[in-house]
Amino acid sequence: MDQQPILFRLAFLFGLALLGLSFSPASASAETVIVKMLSNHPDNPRSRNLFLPQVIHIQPGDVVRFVPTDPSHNVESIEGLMPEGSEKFKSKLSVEYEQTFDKAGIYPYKCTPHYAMGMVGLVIVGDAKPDIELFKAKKMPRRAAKKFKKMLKPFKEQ
Ligand SMILES: [Cu+2]
Repeated sequence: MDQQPILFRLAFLFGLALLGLSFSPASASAETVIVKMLSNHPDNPRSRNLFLPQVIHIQPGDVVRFVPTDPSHNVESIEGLMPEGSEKFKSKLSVEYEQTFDKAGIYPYKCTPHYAMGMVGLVIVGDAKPDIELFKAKKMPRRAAKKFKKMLKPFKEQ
């Protein structure tokens, strides 16, 4: 006789459990952002050897997954431009690579074989602002410097 209320109660508890799951920290935790490593820009035939998107904004703890859409590319942090105390990183050619960024800051990186061709990118973690003078002072291939100058332009005008 009493069975139905019990079933309802069970269903209610089950519902609560499901609700609890959907609000668990796992679903609110780090995001993964994808950056493609490309030999040719999908829309611009004049643009070769590039990361897409070139600039990404993420939050501390987020992960960037570098995907070798085209082969023969990698990612490597650029010495002298990394935030103080951050660890350098370097991936293997043509292999997917994930990097977690735990601390707010500006993280410029390059493709080792195509640095001279200006294959560089920028990860902005949190609300860090780039030190433009630091980029200007850094010795790097002319085409890489030109790319960074373009990427940093929005910050100059702020
Ligand atoms: Cu490359």
